Amino acid sequence: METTLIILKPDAVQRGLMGKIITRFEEKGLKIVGMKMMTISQDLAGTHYAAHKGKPFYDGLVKFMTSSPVLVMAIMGNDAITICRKMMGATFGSKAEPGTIRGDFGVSNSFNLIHGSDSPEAAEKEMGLFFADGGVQKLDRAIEQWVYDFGKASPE
Ligand code: IDP
Ligand code: MG
Repeated sequence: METTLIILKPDAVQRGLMGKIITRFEEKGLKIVGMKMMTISQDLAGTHYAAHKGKPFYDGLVKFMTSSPVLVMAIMGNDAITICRKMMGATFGSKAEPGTIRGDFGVSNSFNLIHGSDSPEAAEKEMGLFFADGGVQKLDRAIEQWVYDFGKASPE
């Protein structure tokens, strides 16, 4: 089971889309094991987006991400990182396929509603950054037996 870091960006919070986006992950069967609202500091935004430093959109990205509160989630499931990235859609709202979060709710290329870790290494690093003070729950769901097939060596 993987745990991935999802951020509903300032535009998602301001536009009142938190509930709709959370519902997509819940209905998919993924397990939300951590959730909190926070305002991202300049330092945290810089660390989180360090790989983009120097790119033309970097300053605008940091300004955007620190401009208003965000909702941060830890989401768990088999292959959760890839599943969440697929559900998010392509980076640019203008290009993202209908049916994806970015494709259904946005048209902007920079205000694209959601962040999701893009690899196991990124997920581990980002979980450490955003849930450093704990807050990830051990959640046993009664419905788990109907979400995964537990008749195999590992849940399928
Ligand atoms: P991702 O969020 O789909 O992983 P990245 O390429 O890692 O996309 O870029 C991080 C974030 O930077 C994007 O989600 C978007 O908000 C912003 N961004 C990326 N490329 C551009 C661009 O060309 N113009 C404006 N903003 C961009
Ligand atoms: Mg990325």
